[in-house]
Amino acid sequence: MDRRSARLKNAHVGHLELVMGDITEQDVDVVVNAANSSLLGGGGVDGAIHRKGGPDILAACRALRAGHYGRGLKTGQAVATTAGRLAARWVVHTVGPVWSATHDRSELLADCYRNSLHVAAGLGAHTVAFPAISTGIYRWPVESAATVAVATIAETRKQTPDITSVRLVLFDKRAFDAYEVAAAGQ
Ligand code: AR6
Repeated sequence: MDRRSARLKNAHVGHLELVMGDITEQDVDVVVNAANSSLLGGGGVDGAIHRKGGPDILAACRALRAGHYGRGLKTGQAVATTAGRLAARWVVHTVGPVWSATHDRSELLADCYRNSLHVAAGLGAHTVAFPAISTGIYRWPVESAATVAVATIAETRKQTPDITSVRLVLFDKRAFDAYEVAAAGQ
C-alpha cells in the first residue's frame, strides 16, 4: 500500500458506500458529474471527468446542446452521456445549485440526487458513484450538503431497486467525515 492509499478511507453505512478518493477512478456503471448548465465543462469534478474521460464526453455534451438541451441543463436536472475512456459506462451530468445564505435551495440539491438516480436506473445501471455536489466551486457547506445527499439517496433508492450500490466519493477527509456523520444519523 503506498502512502496515498494508506490515507484513504472507506466505510459502509447502511446501504451507502463512502469512499475517500477520486471519482474518475471509480469502477461503477455511472459516474455523476457536478456540471454546470452549459454542459461544456468546467473545473473541479467536471474538469477531472472531461480530462480523464477524453473528448467523446464533450462531443456528446455538444450534441445534447445542439438538440433537446439548446438552452442548457437546468439546476437539479440530470442527463446521461458516454463515459468515454473512464471505467464507468455512463456519465450522468447534473447541475447543483450555487449555495445561498438567504434562499433555501435544498430541494434543488435533492433534485440532483433524485434525478441522477432515476436517469441511472433508466439506463439499466446497477452501481452509481456521486461526488459531493455543490460543495466545491458552488460553496455549499459540506455538513448541510451531506444531510441532503444522504436523505435523498435513501428515499430515492426505494423507487430504484435495481440500483444495488450507491457510492459517495469524497475528495478529502473533512468531506468524508461529514458524510459519514450524516449517513450514521440517517
Ligand atoms: N473526485 C471527487 N471529488 C472531487 C474531485 C474528484 N476528482 N475533484 C473535486 N472534488 P466541484 P460544484 C470535490 O467544484 O461545487 C465546475 O466548474 C470537491 O472537493 O467540482 O458542484 C462545474 O463546471 C468538492 O467537494 O462542484 C460547475 O461550474 C466536490 O467535489 C461548478 O464547478 C464538488 O466540487 C460546480 O461546482
